[in-house]
Amino acid sequence: MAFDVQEFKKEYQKKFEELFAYGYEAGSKTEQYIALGDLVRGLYSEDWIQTIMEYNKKKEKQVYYFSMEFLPGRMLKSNLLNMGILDCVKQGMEELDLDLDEVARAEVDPALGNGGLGRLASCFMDSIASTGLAGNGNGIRYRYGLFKQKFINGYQIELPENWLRNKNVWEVRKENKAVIVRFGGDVSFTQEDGDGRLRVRHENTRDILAVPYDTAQVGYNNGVVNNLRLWSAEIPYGDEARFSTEEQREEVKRITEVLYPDDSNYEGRLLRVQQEYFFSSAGVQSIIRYFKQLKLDWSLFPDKIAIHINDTHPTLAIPELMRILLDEEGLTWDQAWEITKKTVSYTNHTILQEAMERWPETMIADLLPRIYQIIQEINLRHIDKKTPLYGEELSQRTAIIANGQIKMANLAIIGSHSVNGVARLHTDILMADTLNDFYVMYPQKFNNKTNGITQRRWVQIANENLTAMLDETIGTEWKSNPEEIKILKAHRDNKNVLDKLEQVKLSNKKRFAAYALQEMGIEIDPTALFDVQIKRLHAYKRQLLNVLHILDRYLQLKDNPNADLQKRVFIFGAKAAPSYYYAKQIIKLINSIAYLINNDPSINDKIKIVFVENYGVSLAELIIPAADISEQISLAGKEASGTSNMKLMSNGAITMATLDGANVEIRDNVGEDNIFIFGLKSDEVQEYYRNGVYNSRDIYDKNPRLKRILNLLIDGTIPGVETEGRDIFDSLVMYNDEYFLLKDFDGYLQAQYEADVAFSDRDRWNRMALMNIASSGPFSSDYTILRYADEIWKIKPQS
Ligand code: BZD
Repeated sequence: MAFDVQEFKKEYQKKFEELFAYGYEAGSKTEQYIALGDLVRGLYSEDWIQTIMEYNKKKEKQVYYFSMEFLPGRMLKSNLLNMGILDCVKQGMEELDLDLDEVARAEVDPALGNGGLGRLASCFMDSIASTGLAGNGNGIRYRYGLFKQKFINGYQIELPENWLRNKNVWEVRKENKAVIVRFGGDVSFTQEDGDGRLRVRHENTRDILAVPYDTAQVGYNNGVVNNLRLWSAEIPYGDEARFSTEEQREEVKRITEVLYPDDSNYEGRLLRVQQEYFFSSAGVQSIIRYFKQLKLDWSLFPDKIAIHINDTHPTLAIPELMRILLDEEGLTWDQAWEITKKTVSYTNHTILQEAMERWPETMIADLLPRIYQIIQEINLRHIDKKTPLYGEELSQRTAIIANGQIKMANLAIIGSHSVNGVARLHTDILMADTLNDFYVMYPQKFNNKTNGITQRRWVQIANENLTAMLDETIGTEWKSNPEEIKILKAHRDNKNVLDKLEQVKLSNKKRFAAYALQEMGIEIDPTALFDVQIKRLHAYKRQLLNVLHILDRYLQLKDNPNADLQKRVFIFGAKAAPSYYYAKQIIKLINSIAYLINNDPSINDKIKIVFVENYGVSLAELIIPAADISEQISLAGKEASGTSNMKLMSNGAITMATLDGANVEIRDNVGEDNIFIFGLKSDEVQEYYRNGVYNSRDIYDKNPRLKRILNLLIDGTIPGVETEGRDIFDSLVMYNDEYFLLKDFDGYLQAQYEADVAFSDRDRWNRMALMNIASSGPFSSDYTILRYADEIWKIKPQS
């Protein structure tokens, strides 16, 4: 984008005065930010319009990425970067005596997602635009994002997150694109004169207006500006009389009021299914409206439209598309079903049974009577068709409706043409185990798409020092072609480069140390090893295993204050679902241990623990560049992929990992010498589950080192965790340690010991870091997205 510094300064001053009617110098940071954001939106608006017009004119096939969650992070710098004006604006701001970073921090980070799944959706939106694909996002504009986490006395407290408290400069309300979503009502059939077809009458419905708010998704230096559409629930215009009581009005607003804070856990709540239908229906309706403008035969629908559903949350898009094609457009069942299957594709993100969505049949029947009929019909036809081929038993196991429940994964698989897992191992487990019944029926539907991340945000924006160092060492090609970062490998033995890398890391660690001091009052040594575990708190992710290792070091230092141990800072960031009691107990435990150890003078700063409050995208951008070790220690087979593993690797952290999710592919890429692997393999875990011979009590009894650590949980050493310590101890020792922490403990300690040794050899460590950075290219979400486009959506990048 052509733009010079002087011009920018003039425009910025003008914009500020226009908005606030005084000079920018007197403005607050928020006002300074709003003026800049507004200006930037104006700069891409022409490309935005142009992009949409092009797609329409060329009747280009478009993909619609349906996701209940998006976690975009702050958008100012990422838009500037992608527009190619980041440096220019930074300089201009400086000349105006403003600091771009400070101004950028005034943007509220929209937390419209829980974790990996939501962040993946946002990396994908960036990559779809940046690779020049015609793609749209479809989701919910929650009034309140994921709760704000506070620690009070070490306990997690959840506060509401009103992310819209200031003006959201990026969104555009599109009232003219609003649609009606209908709930409840009575369904009847009438025989129409003439053609003899049955017509569906759906009356007495509760109608909700879905109003879209659009946000531009700016591609990287390519002029493409795609659209992310988030829907908000409102009372239909002119229908105010029907919503006369406060209660009725509240009920409407409630639909898009708040994001469910549950991750990898399922709660069968009415409001949740309302949300799911609300945005799925609104999305499908606006697609239909677009398609009808093209004036093409319905059979061409799948040639123009791909609908991708991010996990099962948007699965109701399948019966909704069927409903519209049948009831409103008059297609036959077979025509509608062919179109629907060819249009929809589905990504699975978990094998955890407790996370699988199942809705009570009665709930769907009451809330969505017509949709319920269609699901019943899909199910009947499925069973009828498959029983002669696969027999009664297998067919029944794949039924959508069973025992009064509707299984959303089954509907998603049957109603789509593609089912993918998010890492090689995960997809293998789906095919061989979790979804094996379906794999037997539809082998051609199954495929793998290993997750990826956008290095634009996670390196270029989060780690400016590394970016500058890479540009200087290998040129800038890696920015538009991430694989090219591999040429950094040629510098693996270049002492000068290794030293520079160390300096980059050190400066990022200092930046984090300043944050820890200022925000938490914890002083940390930037030369210590920074050991990072940042992800949702969940038993299977095994933050507790990390804790056991910390306690082992603590005991070593208590026994011998001069023990030869690498100085370490353990950094945690994690939110627990508000209803997940055990996860919250673990948070309390970690905070209590942090308090104990951080304030124990005999430890002499050899261990520091920093548990950051309110972990999210913005904090990730601060922590990841400062990490030396990336903890990816889930029980093998449980973490579908992981994506923080990729972000940390791209920033030169060394992975400490089990062979789970994408860790396996990370090892294959960096090589065994540049990663620390330990623990049970996925098939070994499976075998234990099958044969039932695991006995954690036995390990406790026979391993004195581990026994001593576990006893710390119940002997009063850690103040303030009487209940938590006991419950956690019991889960590990008395209730047989569901996630095999005790089994993996020795291997973990050994790997951690090796990491200490490696870290003390600075050249060796820096070389490992370099090899990680140089091997991270294949994990760019640009490649992931190009594979989705080529193999699933059948769309091509625009030239
Ligand atoms: O999806 C995560 C997986 O646990 C990760 O292994 C994987 O890398 C990412 C991206 O594929 N799953 C989630 O983040 N799941 C949720 O956030 C979620 C949210 C609501 C309901 C159920 C799950």
